[in-house]
Amino acid sequence: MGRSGSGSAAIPAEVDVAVIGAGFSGLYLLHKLRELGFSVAAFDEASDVGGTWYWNRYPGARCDIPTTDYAYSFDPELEKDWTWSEKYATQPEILAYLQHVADRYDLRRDIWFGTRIAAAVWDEASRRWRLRTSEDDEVSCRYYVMASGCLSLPKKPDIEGVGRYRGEVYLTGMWPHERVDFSGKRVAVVGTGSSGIQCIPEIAREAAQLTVFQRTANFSAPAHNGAPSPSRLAQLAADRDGYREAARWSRGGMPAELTDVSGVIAPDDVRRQRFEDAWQAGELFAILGVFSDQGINPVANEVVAEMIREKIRASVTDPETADSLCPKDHPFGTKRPCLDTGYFETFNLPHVRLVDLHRMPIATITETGIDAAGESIEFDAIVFATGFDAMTGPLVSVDISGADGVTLKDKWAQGPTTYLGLMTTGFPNLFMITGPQSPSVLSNMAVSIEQHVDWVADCLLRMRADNLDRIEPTPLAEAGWVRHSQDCADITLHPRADSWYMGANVPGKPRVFLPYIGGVDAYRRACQEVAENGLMGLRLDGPAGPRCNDGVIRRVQPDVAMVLDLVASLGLPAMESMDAADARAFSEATAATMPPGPAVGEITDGTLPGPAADLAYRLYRPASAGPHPLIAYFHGGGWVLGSQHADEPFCRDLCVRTGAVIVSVNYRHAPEDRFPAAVDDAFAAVQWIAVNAASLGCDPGQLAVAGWSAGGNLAAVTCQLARDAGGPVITSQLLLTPVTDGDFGRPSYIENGEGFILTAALMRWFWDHYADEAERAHPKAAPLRGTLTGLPPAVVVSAEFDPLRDEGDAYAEALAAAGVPVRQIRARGHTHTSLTMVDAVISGAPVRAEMAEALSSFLQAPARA
Ligand code: N01
Repeated sequence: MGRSGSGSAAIPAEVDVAVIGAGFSGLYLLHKLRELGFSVAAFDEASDVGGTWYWNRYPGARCDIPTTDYAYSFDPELEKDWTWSEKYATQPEILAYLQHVADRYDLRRDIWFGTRIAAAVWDEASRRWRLRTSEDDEVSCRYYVMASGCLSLPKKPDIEGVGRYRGEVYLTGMWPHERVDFSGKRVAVVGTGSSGIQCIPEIAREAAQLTVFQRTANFSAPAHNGAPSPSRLAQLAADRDGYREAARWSRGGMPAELTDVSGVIAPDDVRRQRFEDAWQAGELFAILGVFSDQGINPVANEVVAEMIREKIRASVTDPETADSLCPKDHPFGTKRPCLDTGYFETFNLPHVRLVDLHRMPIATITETGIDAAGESIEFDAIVFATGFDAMTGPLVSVDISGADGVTLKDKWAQGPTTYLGLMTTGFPNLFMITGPQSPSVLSNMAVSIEQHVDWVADCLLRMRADNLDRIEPTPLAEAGWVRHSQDCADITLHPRADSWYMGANVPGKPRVFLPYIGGVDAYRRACQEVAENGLMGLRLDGPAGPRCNDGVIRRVQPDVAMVLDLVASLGLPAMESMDAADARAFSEATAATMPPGPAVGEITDGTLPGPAADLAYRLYRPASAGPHPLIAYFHGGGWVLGSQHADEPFCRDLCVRTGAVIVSVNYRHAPEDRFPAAVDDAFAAVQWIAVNAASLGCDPGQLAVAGWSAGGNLAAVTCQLARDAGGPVITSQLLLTPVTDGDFGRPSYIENGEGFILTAALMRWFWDHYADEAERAHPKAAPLRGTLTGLPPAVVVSAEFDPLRDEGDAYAEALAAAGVPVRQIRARGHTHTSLTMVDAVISGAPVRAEMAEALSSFLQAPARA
């Protein structure tokens, strides 16, 4: 049976809170909850405190977040009586710090060491968890907190023959307590992640021969370790509280300035300078933040990746070894990058050899060494630095059985589902510290741990005050958070890599991005809002009776939310407060800040005859050989703003995705030319385009009309006019968030009337400029009120947070009811403007892909009579 740190006490039968783990999380939890008057017992398999820093004692083990930041901040007095000796402290120093914390707050008396909690069962009748240790002791608790760490379950080396080897075997994640002496020995290290990269230079110092087996080359930057950063120390001395608060509200958990320099657009000298500065800084967040877009744009990412490869080639003398050490199979940052001290240079030593497993795969481990590609290499010791079953592994390794008898392992068989990474449905009163779908491993863990512990403590305090004793996330809230977390990952390059973030390092583990990548700041805001909104999404119960404010905390796509936040922060005047000329200038200036869109084969300008005057057009031609399908396109802008080139990024994107020639036509604008001038121009343009299709290099049998917003209105009306006039034959129509009616009473006008860029007020302003009240019900202004039979097949896209959502949906439904083939696409989490923000709002790309695919399938279908 395990004993408490004080030495004698047996495991208590009953406590308010049981905490699993005595690392950074468990220690702070124990301290905090005890201070709040809860009875707490903590359990750890280890014989002392430290968590990850207890187990990972391999040579060279250090933190790679500066120690000024990788420390508790909850007690200024604690900060005063601890001084770090290095920028990146060694494992013994960090362990000594955690031991100091345990002593300072007298924590050991409530920690049972050498005690593994093997199973946990929820008992609904008593509303308590029953935990069982591996030695069959039981403890009953109201709340059960897994503070068991994200990287605490070492992965078993999955290599043929591993059990046969007779020499010394070491696992970096379970390193012996006594010193290991490699002097004069032939040593193998398998694995080149952070652990391998830290221990390889140290082992090379002692060993007679060192052979490194590398499966995936890893990006690493020099740590430039030394004294703690004078500038960080100065900032802390000047304003400790301000510094810590800035860390809490930062992207990664360390105060840092975010850049808006794009790796795609910035000139070479700026890119080089930013990279060199980050390289010199020797900090992970610096090298991960050289460019604003390196995490989402492959081109920007490759700029950084190649600069790192240049550094590797410059450090390693043998060109073949250098080439093997250059990572080429994953974007930089999508596997966790490392900070090192002399890692690449180690391969210049005569007794160090790199075995690139892509060129020389391991056949088997033998009794005496490793056989790789026909060569038998003998070793005295093998070090496995092969990583962990990360994030979910430590949680599901305990046999946790929830309210309906399902185990956590079974519930998560297809990947973890959590609410805020803190709780999971079906497992009441179970909390996780830095669980899956929380920032955790992507952040400074010290900051994320404190935030989780504080949140849990506040929650328990509140429940105690409100006479409640049961808490569980609702399925709706959990599904919403899982989706949001996934949305955040999907706009990044991360899903492209076979990383432990994706569960890809453990055979059979579901491929799901595990942590939350929206940022520490965004995450903290979400947790705060949940708390402020009556613990939204959490079902509470107890003597005071049940209560629940159900809901989803984040529904807008993460990159759309960033745009909205940015726009809100600029405090811009409302467009409807301007006159038309100022509004046009403003909208053109905004468009000029947007990425240009993908390259197309050719862009040409021209004019075509209109009813009143010539109309300018811009033509986008694919790079492929023609004849191409042809799309007549009408820009958005409420009939007031815009031009033939206003929607250029969207037109280029449409051109590339559909392989069609896009002819974007300007039309007369209001208020100078009111209804029906724009419609008359649009119809005349489509007639001209149809007649001239062949001379434009297009297939006259594949003509579509398309438009966004007011342009969607013109496209829809044009189809009705063409049908009524008996031509031209239009094979399909694409209506992107179109105006289809002048009715402001639909729910989407009320739900989304403010805060999503196109406001209800602005839409009224557009209508007022365009058409008189009496004209607005005319089918040429409100196509929803026209006859819809016999119209071309339609792709209708509506956006969830658009005032025009419901009229777009109504048009799609009315078309379908009239027998028109319709592909209705509802863009979840999008706004009226976000789908056209090509390369700025990444989450719009899959919607545009679906839209283009649907349009192409209609275009290719035989034309309807
Ligand atoms: O583990 P890893 P780690 N045959 O999974 C290879 C944190 N940490 O312990 O990439 C051959 O990163 C595997 O190859 P591949 C940090 O978050 C922090 O190094 O799967 N090779 C990879 O090279 C880190 O990310 C610090 O192709 C095999 C390596 O083993 C996380 O912990 C220090 C193999 C495993 O790398 C995990 O790091 C240390 C096989 N069968 C760790 N199986 C700090 O500095 C695996 N590999 C704070």
